[in-house]
Amino acid sequence: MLDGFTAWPPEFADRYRALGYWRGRTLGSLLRERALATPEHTAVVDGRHRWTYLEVDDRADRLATGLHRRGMLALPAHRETELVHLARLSGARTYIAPDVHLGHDHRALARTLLAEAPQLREVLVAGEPQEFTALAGVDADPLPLAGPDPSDVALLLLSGGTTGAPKLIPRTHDDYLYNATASAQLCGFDASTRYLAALPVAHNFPLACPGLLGTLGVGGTVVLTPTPSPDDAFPLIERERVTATALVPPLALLWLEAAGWTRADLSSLELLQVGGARLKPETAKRVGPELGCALQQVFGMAEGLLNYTRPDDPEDLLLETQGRPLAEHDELRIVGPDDREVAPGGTGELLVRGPYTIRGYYRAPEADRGAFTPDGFYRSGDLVRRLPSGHLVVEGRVKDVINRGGDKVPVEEVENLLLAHPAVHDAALVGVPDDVLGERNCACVIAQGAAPTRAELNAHLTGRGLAAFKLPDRVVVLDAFPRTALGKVNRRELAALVRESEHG
Ligand code: OOB
Repeated sequence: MLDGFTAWPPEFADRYRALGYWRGRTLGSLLRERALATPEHTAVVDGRHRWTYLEVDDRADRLATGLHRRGMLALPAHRETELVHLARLSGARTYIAPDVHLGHDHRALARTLLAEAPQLREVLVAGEPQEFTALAGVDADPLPLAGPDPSDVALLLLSGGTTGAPKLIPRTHDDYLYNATASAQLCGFDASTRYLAALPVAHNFPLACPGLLGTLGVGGTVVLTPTPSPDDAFPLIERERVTATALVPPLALLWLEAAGWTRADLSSLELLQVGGARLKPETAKRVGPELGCALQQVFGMAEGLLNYTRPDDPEDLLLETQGRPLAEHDELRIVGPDDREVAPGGTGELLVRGPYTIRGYYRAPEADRGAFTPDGFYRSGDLVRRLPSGHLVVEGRVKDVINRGGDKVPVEEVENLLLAHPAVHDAALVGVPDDVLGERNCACVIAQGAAPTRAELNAHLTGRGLAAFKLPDRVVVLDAFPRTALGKVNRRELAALVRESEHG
């Protein structure tokens, strides 16, 4: 058992087993079963390369035997700041990366990581390894390795992060297998499903909602694309007759625009899932007529809880809500600032407990005290309203995170780095509304001497290894910040000030 992992209390674990949520199987068994059932069926398509179930299963076994230990998961957009933190926190021994991805050399990044995270021993590179080890060469005759315990941690996902740097989310085989397979069932996935993994597969949504794992679990085919842009994705949809995919709202908008002029045949597409940030009803309405497929709204979180609209939901619920919980035994509470439940239909913070929602972050006891109630409910930080049907409408957020088109920007992390700039006396990052992204990053700065420009600040942040999606889209220099009675920066007023300055 991994230390630093908060398991479910025994009475809950017993209950989830008795109710059939946890089946005592590992994620690896998902693949193995399909490899036995349909060995010659195509499991994964990557460029021109097609892998059967037998080949993927065999390669996984050889790699596993060669590796012994798993590495770490990060998003391709993450840079030195995030990765050094994650490498130290996870205690990862191995870092697996591409050689060059979308113009960024990940081997240079690996050098920094090796220097800054002492427990890291090895870097495996997919492609040209330079001084590192080629991933393709990690291969050994499969040994009957002792399988992991299904109640143990299978992988560490990343939190959008509410304070400071991202936190690690321990997901067990039992809970994540349920997450993927129940989602696949809800979405009607089967062996004829061809799922396009358009979003980065280290993210919960394309990984297991139902995503890659859900598709492989029912014997379907996963199609990989280098980027989610219509230029890359549309030809693949046509060539591979893709039936389902998942996008964040800004990408859905981009696809809708591109569908107007594309020559690609998108008629195979049956389902478009959209989630990660609030989808506007105006955009939702266009999906059916303009892309010729069904829309599903997904309101999920790496910490667990998933809400889906159902295929047979009436149109107003499909277009205007973010769905309802996946599991019958997801326990939801919608509470006011006093932590008491609001009246039915009222808006409050969503708290959740259930068979696939974590009870604590990985090695972060301090963060846990704020993020979980004493009786084990996760505080999502999302403000929601529940309709009589059980469907949720996401109304906003109580936590300090900017949702930039699905990318979660941890405000405090960026502010701390801004404060390190010599021309910055004080800094606050606020979200301002944006038609395409939903929200954009605006850095409010009180200067020390000559006011810094956005270019200077962004060069400073990039130099510190911050991911591009966290950089301020706008910088506003002020003499003072509005503050609360307690002296904290009043973010709501600050955001209003910025909005006024945009229109004035
Ligand atoms: C997904 O997961 P995370 O962990 O990157 O972010 C979770 C947060 C939620 O707490 C909420 O604030 C926001 O992202 N969110 C939405 C949303 N879906 C997620 N806000 C409004 N409408 C939605 N449909 O983002 C995620 C995980 C699994 C499936 C889908 C999304």
